[in-house]
Parts: sequence; C-alpha cells; structure tokens
Amino acid sequence: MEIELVQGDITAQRVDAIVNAANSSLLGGGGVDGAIHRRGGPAILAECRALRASRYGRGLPTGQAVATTAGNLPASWVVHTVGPVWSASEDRAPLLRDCYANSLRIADELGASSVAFPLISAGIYGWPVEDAVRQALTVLAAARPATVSSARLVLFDAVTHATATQVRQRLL
Ligand code: AR6
Repeated sequence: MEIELVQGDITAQRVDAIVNAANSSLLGGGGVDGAIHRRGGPAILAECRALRASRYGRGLPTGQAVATTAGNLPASWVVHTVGPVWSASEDRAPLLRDCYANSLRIADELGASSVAFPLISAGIYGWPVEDAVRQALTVLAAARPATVSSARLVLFDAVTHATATQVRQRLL
C-alpha cells in the first residue's frame, strides 16, 4: 500500500473513503468532525443517528470504526472512528493504533482503493503531534489490505505536514 503525506483539508480529498475523527456519540462535534458534517450535509448525521438507534446504542467505543455515506463530499464513504483522549499517565497508544487499523479494515471491506486519514486525536483530544504521526505510520506501513492500495495522511497545516515528513524519514 502506498502511503502519502499531504497538507490539506480532509473534506476536500478525492478518495473513496475519508476517516472522521469522531466522538463516541457519532452526533458531531468540532474539528474534522464538524467540517465533515458541515460540508457533507444532513445525510451523514441521519445515518449516524440510525447507527446509534441500532448497533451502537451506547455509542461507538474508542478505537472502533463504522462507515456511513459521505453525503455531498467527493468521497463515497466516511469511516467514523473514535480516538483516545491523550493521557500522560496511561498508555492509550494501542487504542489510537486500533483507530487506524479498524478504519482501514472497514474501508477494505467496502472495497475502497483509496483512503484519507486525519491525524486522529491530535487536535481537541490533545495527542502530541509527533507521536500521533508515529502511531499512524506504524499501522499503515505494516498493513496489507486487500483492496486499499493508497492511504493518505492529511495534515491540516504546513507545520504539522513538515513534522509528519520528519517523523516518516526517521521511521524509514
Ligand atoms: N482537515 C484536516 N485536518 C483537520 C481539519 C480538516 N478540516 N480540521 C482539523 N484538522 P480534531 P481529535 C486537524 O480535533 O483530536 C471533535 O469535536 C487538527 O488540526 O478534529 O481526534 C470530535 O467530535 C488535528 O491535527 O480530532 C471529538 O469530540 C487533527 O485534524 C474530538 O473533536 C485532529 O483534530 C476529536 O478530537
């Protein structure tokens, strides 16, 4: 699988599936989640509400992922996942890696060939950027999906993109 680091807005990505850094309510929020619901329109929230009423009555657990339509976005699907809130006292990195692995698995099950990820947990949830990139790239570099041939990590600003590029060089 090819891995790209791009600077940009996740909602503008022309890929089969984009990943949402959601919260367990699936009912929207700020950051990536707010942008996806704003630009994607009400069809996404309608499917999220239906998921809450059926499979996820108590919310989507941290580290898990579920797909909906992408509404008006260029992508075909949104894969919603819930990152862990950063903790200095507890190692929650396995849950963050689960977000990438489970989102990729869901995209693969849908038959997607390209997927774009935001830097999950690195905004409102407070995860240090360098380590967030390290966790993301560790999972993506080891993945061997069946249908997904391109994974894009979308960094919102130039500084985060530069940091991600450095982390990638160190990991290679
Ligand atoms: N495109 C790409 N990246 C973005 C965009 C965008 N449009 N907007 C922000 N980022 P965050 P989290 C970057 O806060 O930390 C919501 O309220 C941002 O700079 O979106 O997982 C949810 O409902 C950061 O690097 O997600 C949850 O309650 C990264 O994307 C909570 O926030 C992730 O920032 C989830 O927090």
